[in-house]
Order: sequence, then C-alpha cells, then structure tokens
Amino acid sequence: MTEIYEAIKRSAARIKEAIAFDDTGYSENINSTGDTQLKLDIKSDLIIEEEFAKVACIKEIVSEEKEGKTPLHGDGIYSIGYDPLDGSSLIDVNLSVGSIFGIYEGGFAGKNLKAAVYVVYGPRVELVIAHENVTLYRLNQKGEFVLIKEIKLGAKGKLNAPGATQMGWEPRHKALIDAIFADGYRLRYSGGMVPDLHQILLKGGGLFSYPATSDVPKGKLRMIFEVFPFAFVYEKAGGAAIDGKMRLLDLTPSHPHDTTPCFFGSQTEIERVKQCYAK
Ligand code: P6P
Repeated sequence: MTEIYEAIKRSAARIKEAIAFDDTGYSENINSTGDTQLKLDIKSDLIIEEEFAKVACIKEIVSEEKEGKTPLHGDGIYSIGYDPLDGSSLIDVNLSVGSIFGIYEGGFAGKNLKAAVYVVYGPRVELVIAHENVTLYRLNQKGEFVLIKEIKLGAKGKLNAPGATQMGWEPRHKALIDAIFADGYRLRYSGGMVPDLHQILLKGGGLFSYPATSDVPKGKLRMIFEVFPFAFVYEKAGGAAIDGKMRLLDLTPSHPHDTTPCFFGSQTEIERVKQCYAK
C-alpha cells in the first residue's frame, strides 16, 4: 500500500504544477459522465495512470475520465478507482479542487475498499490517507508531504453543506436542511466535493448531502471514484455515511460510473438524516 501512497504523492505534486500554470480550457472530448473534459482533466488522468503503471501491486485502475477499466499488472492485488480532478470546473474561478482515490481488493464494491486517499489543491496542497485511521499531510517547500495530525470527527458539528439543485429537492429533504439551519448550523458549500468534505472533517463535523432529486433521481456523485472513498474516510474518522437509509459501503455498483444519493457527517447529523428518510 505504501507504494500506492507514494505514487499518489508524486501525482499530486505534478498535478499541482499543472493546475497553477497550464491552460484551463476545454478539450474536444466528452467523458463517460457526459461532461466536456478540461485539458487539465485529461492531463491529470494521464499523470496518475503514468505513476500507477510503475506500481506492481496495482492490478487495474478505473478513472472517472474513462469508460472502462485499464489493466496494469496481472499479478497485482489492488484495484484503484479514482477521480483525477474533481470539481475541475472551479479552477477557472480559482477555487479549491481535489483528486480522490479508492483502493479496493477483490473488485469495486464498497465492502472491498481497503484504503482511501484524497488530495486538496487549495492555498496549500494537503493529502489525507484513511486506512486504520485518518491522517493529514501537507506539501512543504521541499516537495515532501509532511505529517500534520490525525483527523477525528466530533459527535456533532456546526457546518451544513447541502448539495444539488434546491428546486429538485424532495419536500422531506428541504425540511431536513431547513431544520438544521434553524438549529444554527453555518452554510459551507463551494460545489467542490473534496474541499467541502475536507472542511467538515477539519472543522470538527456537520453534514454534507447530495440527495436524490427530480433531475438526478439516483444522485450525481459516483460510487467508485467519489462516494465510497469519502464514506471510508468519514467512517474511519468516527462519522457515518449513508444513502438515506443504507450504509454507503454496503452498496455495490452495477456499472463503474453508477451514482448514488449520499450523506456524510458526524453521527448526530446522520441520525437526523435517517429519521428524515425513514418516513
Ligand atoms: P452541484 C463537481 O462537479 C461535483 O462532481 C462535486 O465535486 C460536487 O460536490 C458536486 O459536483 C456539485 O454539484 O450540483 O451541487 O453543483
């Protein structure tokens, strides 16, 4: 697993440079989700694939930017699902974006996730590794990721990150979000999953939601590349992650790009979601 973490660190340092200085324009390509790819999406994906190709324990990879799986090493044991540059459309307004990695053994089901890693490209570049626990690293002037601290979620937080188009929310979802704000929670939502979830983790807790809506009845966020890795991070940090009823890591996608409604948060907030969606 260490070799995988080192490949991710090398990729992060290269992607940081690309974000800072490369062209942020659109390519001619459309990805499997139907998004027009930024040149940076393609470059970030190529960087990660190049670095993972050097790691013998990786059997296959699947990227949000590609339709299917890419085999790497026949004797490898790990399958990696990743989103190379999540929220990349925020780069041209200079907001933080991220890379997300799920490290699976035995296929891309939530139950097979063995570790999760994400990188935040913000005012500073930070990297979080979730294995037995959740640990924060920061890129220093020498290009090294140095250990900062372990991350733990409080039982109850203060931040609320309500995703998706509000006019598409179910009435019970709108009532839940309104009630949480009525309890004094602060709105923290940038439209970038990585910085939004990172902020809740570092600020002690709260709720991030991307529910089923009338326009995306199965949610927008992808199970393998986005949802499962962050569900793993939140659970290892002492929080919880559900689809409204079920634990997210108990789900199995039928297609690599399957999406699901998702709620990540401290235990108290997730209990409120369960009560809301039990009705
Ligand atoms: P909305 C970015 O495009 C992304 O995939 C996630 O990073 C983010 O959480 C979500 O979409 C934002 O979606 O519909 O709230 O703008």
